[in-house]
Amino acid sequence: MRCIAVCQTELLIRMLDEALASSFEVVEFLVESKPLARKLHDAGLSVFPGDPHRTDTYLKADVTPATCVIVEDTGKRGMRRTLEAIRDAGAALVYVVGIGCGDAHKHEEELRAFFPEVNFLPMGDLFGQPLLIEFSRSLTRLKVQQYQRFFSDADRVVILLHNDPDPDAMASGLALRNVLRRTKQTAVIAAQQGATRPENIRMQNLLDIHVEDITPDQLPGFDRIAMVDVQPHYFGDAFHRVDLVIDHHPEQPGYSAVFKDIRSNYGSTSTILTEHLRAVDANISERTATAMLYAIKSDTLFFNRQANRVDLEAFSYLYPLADATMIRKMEGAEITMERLEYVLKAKQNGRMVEQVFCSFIGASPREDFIPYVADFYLQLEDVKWTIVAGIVNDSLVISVRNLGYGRNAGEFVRKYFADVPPRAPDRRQASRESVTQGHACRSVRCEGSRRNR
Ligand SMILES: [Mn+2]
Repeated sequence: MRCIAVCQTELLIRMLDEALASSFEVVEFLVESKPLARKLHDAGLSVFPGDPHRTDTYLKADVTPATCVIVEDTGKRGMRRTLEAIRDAGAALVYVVGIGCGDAHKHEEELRAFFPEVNFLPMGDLFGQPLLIEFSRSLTRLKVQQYQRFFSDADRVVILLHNDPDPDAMASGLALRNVLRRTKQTAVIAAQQGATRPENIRMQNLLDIHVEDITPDQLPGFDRIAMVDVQPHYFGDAFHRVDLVIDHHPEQPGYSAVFKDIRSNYGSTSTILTEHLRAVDANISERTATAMLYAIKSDTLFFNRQANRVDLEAFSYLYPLADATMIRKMEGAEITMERLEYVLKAKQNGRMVEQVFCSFIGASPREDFIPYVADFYLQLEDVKWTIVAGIVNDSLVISVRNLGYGRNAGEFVRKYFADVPPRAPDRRQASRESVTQGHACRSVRCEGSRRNR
């Protein structure tokens, strides 16, 4: 394909020549100033001088509807005549690159009114994104190098996860260990309460991830304490100061951390850690990449909830490094005989009124049966809301899910259960606000642990 660029600025000409040479068979520049044309010609560029306002300039240059024509918008009045001449010569693929002279926006609007078929590309948009990505990568690199140094002289490091660690917590543990260039002997991944959900246990087994059980009195035995996918407030009053916190949940007050990286607009902690690993050019093993990919997929419910460009970017970076078959195996763990039992119980005891499915499943040995059942019935045709309750130990647990983009289920729970007093800190459980398939939902323990994870 041929490209003709109508430009008067040397810098832009040289930049376009660099950028387009590999994608177009021919890149030629129409330059008004003869001295500039000569200079660029001597530098080896394909340049011809001509009057950009005349149709025959383009006819001579053999412009066809299939020629890509790029026009530099210098903000001057002549632009309209230039674009008319190009249109009259039969060009159909016309791009105007605005270099932001004067009132660029107003100028662009005026041109758009006359030439609706022309594409406008402001320079700031073209260059801004890659520049910002570079800058933020450098900032991340700085931060990572700082905490790497701070952890480097420690004998024993603990990476603490929340209770009943989910894929994101475990993957983040592996990833941080990788960033810190440590082994499982020198950086222990630990939780006060191990995984109980079948899919989490399956992930642990398939990827051979060791999450050590730890009690609060063992913590002083470590030289450095890091937390991933969780912040110290979660553990009640146990921590006032930690060394490193990396999390994607909203930032909580009441603790101090030597280093922290909290990005609540990210879909997963693994996304943040992918950026950390990339920033320092770390090698990512297949196992770690698989865990992280699975984590991003499950925390964002495969990009249905709170996922953004960075999550997609991390996903596509990890994908070629990971074992996709392994991920399919881990996902298969979701349906178990035990869970089906509670699905059946819910059907026997449940009622469907209009688009709401409501059920009480009675005593349940584990909390995850309740949100699982709620998610299950949300898949039914015509069901828009599910409210499922059950009793776990001595707590009533209610899980509310709804389809739709608002956080309606969360609001429903806040409205009807916000007055339930919080539980004593020592009984605080892993609490979770989760959103299925882009839909808000929230499970509440009625006597009150705040469900805010
Ligand atoms: Mn997470």
